[in-house]
Amino acid sequence: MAIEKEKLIDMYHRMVRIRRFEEKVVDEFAAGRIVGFVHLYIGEEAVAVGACANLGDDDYITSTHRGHGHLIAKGGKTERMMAELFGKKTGYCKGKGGSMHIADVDIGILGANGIVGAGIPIAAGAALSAKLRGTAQVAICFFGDGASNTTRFHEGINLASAWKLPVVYVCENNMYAISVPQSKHQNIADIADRATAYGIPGVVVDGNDVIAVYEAVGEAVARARRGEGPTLIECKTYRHRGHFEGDPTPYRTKEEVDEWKKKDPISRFKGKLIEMGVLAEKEADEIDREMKGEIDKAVKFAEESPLPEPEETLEDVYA
Ligand SMILES: Cc1ncc(C[n+]2csc(CCOP(=O)(O)OP(=O)(O)O)c2C)c(N)n1
Ligand SMILES: [Mg+2]
Repeated sequence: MAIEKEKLIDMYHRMVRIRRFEEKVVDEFAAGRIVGFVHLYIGEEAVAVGACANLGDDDYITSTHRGHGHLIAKGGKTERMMAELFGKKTGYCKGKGGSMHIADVDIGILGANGIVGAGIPIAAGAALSAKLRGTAQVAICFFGDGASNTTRFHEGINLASAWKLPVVYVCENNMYAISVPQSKHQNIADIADRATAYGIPGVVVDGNDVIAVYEAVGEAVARARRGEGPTLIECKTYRHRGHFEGDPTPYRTKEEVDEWKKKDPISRFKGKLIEMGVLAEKEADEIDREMKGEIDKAVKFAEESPLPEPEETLEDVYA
């Protein structure tokens, strides 16, 4: 099925927005203006954008410690995200959560999460709520190859499949869990094969091809909305930067990184859109300028926002 031009351009916008946001985070983190840990998503943008392009505002996502891309793809506001990273009162968590706790429940973003695999049962819970309320809402759950080895993976997907819950499990296989390559933490090549254990479809997708992700997740979302239960989609991708900002990455070679940079999801998509006659080089430059401008504004907003007051320290804190 042909994808409308507006949709394709919107997807391109979102991918560039994520990239420009995170490139700015690299600089601001290095300058010591961002507090706490940041795990960047650069190189994996096609997964979040391709998947979320199938959702409406009332659908849900659960995210991870590497969450900026998911949040932006689902419609999160870059100003409030940047303010959160700067520890400011105008941030999504009033400056008290940081990168790994950003949520925007009004648009179905149930939260980034510092606990590996924790989004897997949360997505099942959100989907159970949708099912009990009789809505057509779907939950997309993003998680990594490392997370697919946790107990949460088994418990969450098992229950979601037993109860035919409307969830799409999107595994971002970026080939590493911190410094451990997939070949050393699993004895299988394709995580999607694990779907067999739960009696659900398992699909492998080129995670650097946004259209392939969009289509595979689209089928899974339709299946979920029909009440046929979850799907496990494995997107093969790669993070260009270290596990966290500051990670010296002694565990991988420059050749490996360069090989993956050649498969960069944004330049690939841009090339494809130009080839399809949907985008001109000049329009792509314009989108880039627009996104850079938006992110500069987000930084300015963060800089000019106040810090939280000391007496707010224990407000909104649950544990
Ligand atoms: C329950 C739990 N165990 C361990 C950690 C430490 N930890 C943080 S990220 C990570 C690896 C996650 O790898 P993966 O799921 O592949 O995600 P990626 O970082 O590659 O996106 C680990 C073990 C944690 N945060 N939570
Ligand atoms: Mg990983």
